[in-house]
Amino acid sequence: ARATVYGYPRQGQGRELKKAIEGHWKGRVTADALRTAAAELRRTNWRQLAEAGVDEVPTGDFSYYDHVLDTTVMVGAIPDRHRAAVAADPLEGYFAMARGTQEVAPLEMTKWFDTNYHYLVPELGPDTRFAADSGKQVSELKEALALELTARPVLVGPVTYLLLAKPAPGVSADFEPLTLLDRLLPVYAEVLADLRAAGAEWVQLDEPALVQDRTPAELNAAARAYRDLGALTDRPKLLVASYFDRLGDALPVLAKAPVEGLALDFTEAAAANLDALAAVGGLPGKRLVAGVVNGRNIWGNDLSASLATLGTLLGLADRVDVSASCSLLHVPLDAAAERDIEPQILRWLAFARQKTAEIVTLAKGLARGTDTITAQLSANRADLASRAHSPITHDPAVRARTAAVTDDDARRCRPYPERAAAQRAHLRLPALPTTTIGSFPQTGELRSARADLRAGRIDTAGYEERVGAEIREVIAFQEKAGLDVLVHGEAERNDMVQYFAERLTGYLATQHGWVQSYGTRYVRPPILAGDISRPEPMTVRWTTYAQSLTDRPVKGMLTGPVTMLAWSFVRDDQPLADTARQVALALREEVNDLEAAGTSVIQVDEPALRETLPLRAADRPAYLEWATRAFRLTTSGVRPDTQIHTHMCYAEFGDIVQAIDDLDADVISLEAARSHMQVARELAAHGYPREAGPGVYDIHSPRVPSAAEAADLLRTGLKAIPAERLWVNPDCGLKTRDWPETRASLENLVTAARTVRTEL
Ligand code: THG
Ligand code: ZN
Repeated sequence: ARATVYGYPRQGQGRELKKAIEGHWKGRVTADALRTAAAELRRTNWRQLAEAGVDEVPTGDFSYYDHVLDTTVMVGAIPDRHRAAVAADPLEGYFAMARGTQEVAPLEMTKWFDTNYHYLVPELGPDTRFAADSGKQVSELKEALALELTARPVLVGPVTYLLLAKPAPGVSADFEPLTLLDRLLPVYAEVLADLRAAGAEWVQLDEPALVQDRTPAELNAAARAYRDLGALTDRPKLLVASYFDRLGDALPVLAKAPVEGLALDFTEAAAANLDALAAVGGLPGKRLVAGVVNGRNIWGNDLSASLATLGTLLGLADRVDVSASCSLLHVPLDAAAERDIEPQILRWLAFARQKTAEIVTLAKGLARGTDTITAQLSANRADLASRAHSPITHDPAVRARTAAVTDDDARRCRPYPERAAAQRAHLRLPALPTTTIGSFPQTGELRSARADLRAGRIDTAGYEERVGAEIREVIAFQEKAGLDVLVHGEAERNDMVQYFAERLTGYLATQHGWVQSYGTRYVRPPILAGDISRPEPMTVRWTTYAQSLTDRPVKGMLTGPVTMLAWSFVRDDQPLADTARQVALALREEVNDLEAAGTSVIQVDEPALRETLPLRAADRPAYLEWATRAFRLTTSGVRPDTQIHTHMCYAEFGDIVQAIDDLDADVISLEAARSHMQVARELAAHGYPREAGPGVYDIHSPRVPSAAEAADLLRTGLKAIPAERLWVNPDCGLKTRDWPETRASLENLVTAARTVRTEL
């Protein structure tokens, strides 16, 4: 058995890649210096893998920005608007496609399946003509071969590439990119021939799109693709890789295809994939790469359990190799770099380097017998036992509280119409009330104040003075601008998840646990490690301080339980629903404390509710059930006259309108400016009964909307939502905006609301 991985974190231990690329964008790093830095990182990664004992390293998984964009370059599907720039200078043209320029828009970005990685969406149409460009793949393979490593190029497979694409601008929305398959396959054939000529024995084609619900036509396309690629004579051996879930109906298709190997996910999808493999009679004559080490979480593997799975698989394929379930791109690089996590807890964790060691151990145990890995097995048993019996993972007080939760706890004590009347009487807001989503610009001064505090250059009192001063300014501006429901602006918060994670027991923060979100942007997801409790109020102090400065209502601002889970690493030793319930109970205490401190409007943000929707439709109802319940558990402990708001960022609400309704929030704000209030129409079509604020100011652009424009959007909104239930707000938080455009835009927003009020 061989040890292998499909991909490795790209950034380097000190995020050297981010620094080199952003330095290049600012003109401080030449293209040559950037290329050298990138090649150095690739070599470091391969050496790290080889020294750990990985038998076959991946190549081509490296990217300056995104591997789907790299695939777009590889197949020559450059959008027309970028062709000249790419022809003039491939590297600058590449970054133009990724980021746009003054003149041309970038490719759209969206989530890579249900991960927090974002890829650039290919734009295709009936006129797309593909052309092979194997340069990047071939040169990275040669780099690895020059280090005398066994290397396997990894490509996005043709079916997944087409299924991830969308119709190019100007192309009819019902154009199906998959109809281009016959034109795309010869390009893949050419790349495969080039890779063989460069010395590849195997090539991996990633087809994660096949773990989603697929129509018979799509499955036929996959069958055709691998029949045709398999029939090529001048090609390396083909390993078709699936990950993120079970293969389902696609498994028999790939098992029958004339390819030499399949890679399957044996983490969460283990049972389903095992059954399906047995049902097709295994993979006689084929190589099976078994993804038994979870590539998306940060937990140490249960080596004995994995060995048992691998043992079963030995009877089902010609040859079984060991890997992570997916690319290690989705986990941080090295747990050993963490200095603030207790050594005992650190032993529970496995980032990319530790996962690699697990894979190597498992391959060795599988090939040479478990007696060759007894030391690793006994250390692993001890670590698993320490985690299972730790007071951190089992806090009896938290267990007792969650066990005592009743259905009534997750239900507001009065139906919406009664609450609405009580809130109207209590808040006395005008028609079309104006508000913002919560955050105001995070100025350089605020960020440097936080850095000063961390570095000990200022003390807590000095830091808090700066936060207080910012809050005074934010409140004064909102009063002057004439907003109706104010916010404190979140000056004290770095990240909307990190801030709460740092204040909840059972949550771990990392110092270096960076994971790529998109391009050069990274996040450091905190770790839901144990039972969650709230030692003391987290937001009451700054919220009440802001309220003390004004007579208008100041909205309390919290991150909801579903988003806390979605943007963290979650526990793998209990159902997500249980973790969500614990987080919800801790947040409920905060909501109740805010109310007790005099806060009449409390917003609980759930921007990730749509993001975490399971890949397969069959799994969605159960998810939406626990997710909406966790939100209601958070928000249902308040009086009828306390108004609960929520906020969501992304525009595709169609498939979760019912879930939005089930949240039973009194007011929801949504992104809508770019789609001209499309969400307002969707909510109305669903019969959404409560208040809503479809955004009238697109905060993703520095552009200041005029009052007339905002008023027009409001009038459009009024066609879908009656005036008694329509709010006026921007699309999203203002954290990433600068003050000048924020000021001007919000003043125009208030003017628009006042104008439209006179027309009612
Ligand atoms: N917070 C958390 N997770 C998230 C988001 C968030 N996941 C989804 C989405 N938002 C991702 N979007 C971004 C936007 C900006 C950045 C990263 C992800 C970003 N990162 C800084 C960088 O790489 O330079 C580092 C930020 C830091 O210092 O913490 O700009 O909002 N939890
Ligand atoms: Zn938002």
